[in-house]
Amino acid sequence: MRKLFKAMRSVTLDDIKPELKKIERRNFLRQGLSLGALTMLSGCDLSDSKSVQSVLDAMSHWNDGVQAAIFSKTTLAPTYPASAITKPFPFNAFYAESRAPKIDGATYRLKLSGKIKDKRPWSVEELRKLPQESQITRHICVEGWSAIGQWGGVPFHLFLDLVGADKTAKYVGFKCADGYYTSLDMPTARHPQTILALDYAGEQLPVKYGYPMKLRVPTKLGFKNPKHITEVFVTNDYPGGYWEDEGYNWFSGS
Ligand SMILES: Nc1nc2c(c(=O)[nH]1)N[C@H]1C(S)=C(S)[C@@H](COP(=O)(O)O)O[C@H]1N2
Ligand SMILES: [Mo]
Repeated sequence: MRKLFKAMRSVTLDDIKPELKKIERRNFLRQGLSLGALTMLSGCDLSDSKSVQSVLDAMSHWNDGVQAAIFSKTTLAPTYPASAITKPFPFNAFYAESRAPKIDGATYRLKLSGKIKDKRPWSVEELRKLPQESQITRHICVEGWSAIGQWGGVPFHLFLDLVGADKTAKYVGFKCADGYYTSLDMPTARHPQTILALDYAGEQLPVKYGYPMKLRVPTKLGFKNPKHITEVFVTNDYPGGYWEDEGYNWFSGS
């Protein structure tokens, strides 16, 4: 942890003032410190919840402009070997695990709306026929824990292209079966590691982790990874989110 604070202290506002003048506020929101970069910079083990909390506290106090001046938004999140997977992977939601929505996969259809050309709804079976990718990444929750898991599914940029989502639009929003909702900036939605996940650890996504699908976004904090998605929409109107509307930073990632 010391290293992180030192690194942060060594960059003063004076150092980046010329940068700050150049960059508009909107760009601050688009770019930022990637969670991967944060892991490397902090040099501490984020599996320990005390370290996670201090890194998150430090991050929230750290000027967005400093982040924008130093890091690129194209940074990839680190990936891990299977031996690093956290078992059991934690459950988290704004309610207890027993209350997670039980969706019928046979009748389920993913709705599409907004600035998307082909709004035909998708069944789980149809989504499974699309190219699938699997990745082992770290999930970091603002509540002070992190865990490594393996998610598999459709690279989301492929899906967005397939349905003709307007790439020039600002946001991709998500509505969930439990009333949860969140949104991402278009570059993050199209990030190569963002996956419409149908599997966890090589098996169909269990109810607790978001059946029939969650968006896995390893470059963002946990609350920007919606589970039990029922609708995806593309828009230029800021959609906010369940925690974002309570004051959590909307960007929360790289
Ligand atoms: N639909 C839905 N998605 C959600 C949440 C939720 O309450 N409902 N909680 C978020 C938060 S804060 C976290 S940390 C992760 C937890 O995912 P997990 O249960 O797979 O660990 O889901 C995110 N996505
Ligand atoms: Mo979270």
